[in-house]
Amino acid sequence: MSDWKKAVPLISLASAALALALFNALEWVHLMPGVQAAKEAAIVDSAFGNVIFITVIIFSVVVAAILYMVVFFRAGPGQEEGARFDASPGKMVEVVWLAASCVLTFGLAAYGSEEFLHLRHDSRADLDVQVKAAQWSWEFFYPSQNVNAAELILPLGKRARISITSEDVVHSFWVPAFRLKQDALPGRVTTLYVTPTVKGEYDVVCAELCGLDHSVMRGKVLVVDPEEFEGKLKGEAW
Ligand SMILES: [Cu+2]
Repeated sequence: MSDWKKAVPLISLASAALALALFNALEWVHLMPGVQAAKEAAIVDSAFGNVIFITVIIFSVVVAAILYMVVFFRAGPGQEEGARFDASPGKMVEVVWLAASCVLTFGLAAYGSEEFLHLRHDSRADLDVQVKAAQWSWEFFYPSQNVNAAELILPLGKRARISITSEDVVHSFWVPAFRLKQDALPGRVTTLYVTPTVKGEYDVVCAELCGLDHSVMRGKVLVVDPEEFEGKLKGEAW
C-alpha cells in the first residue's frame, strides 16, 4: 500500500485527528505566565498563539506521515525490505514541501518583524521612567517628578517609556505580565514602551544570569488608577 492515492486521505485524516487532540490538550495547559496586563501583552500572546497553531498543524502532519510509513512500508514476515517508495510522485511531495517551508519561513519572519516594530515604532509616551539594574536589585527614577522609587509604579492606560540601563553587568528587565523583556546593558540605554491595561501588582524579574544572587533579583510593578498615581509615587519615594 505504498500508493499516494491512499496515503493522502489517510495521512490527512490522521493529521486532523492528531491536531484536534493537541488543540484540546493545549486548552488545559496555560502556556503564558498569568494575567495579560498590558496592550503589548495582547500583541505578543496573539503572535505566540498563531505560531503554536501553525506548529501543531505541521507537527501533526509529520507525525501522521511517520506513522503511515511505519505501518505501510514495513517489511513483512520473511522479507528483507518493506515496500519501495515510488519516486515520481515523491518529487511532487518535495516541491510542495519546499515551497510551503519557504513561504512559512519568510511569512513568519515578516509577521514577526511587523509585530516587533508595532511594539516599538511609536516613541510617544505619557510618562518616562528610568530603570537602573545593579547586582542584585532594581531602581526606578521618574525624571518629571524627580522621584526615586523602589517599585515601578505605572498609571493604568497610560503609555510609559521605560529607559533601561545597568550599573555593572548585563541584566535583563522582564515583566512576565507585560510579556516584555529588554536587556539592561552597562553604558547603554535601551527602551521599552508599555501601556498597562489591568490594575494590580506584578513581578519584575531579571532574565539574564548576572551573578550569585541573580535568582532573587526581583522587583515589583504596581499598576494603579491615574488619579492615585502621583500620591502613590510620593508614598514610595525615598
Ligand atoms: Cu540581573
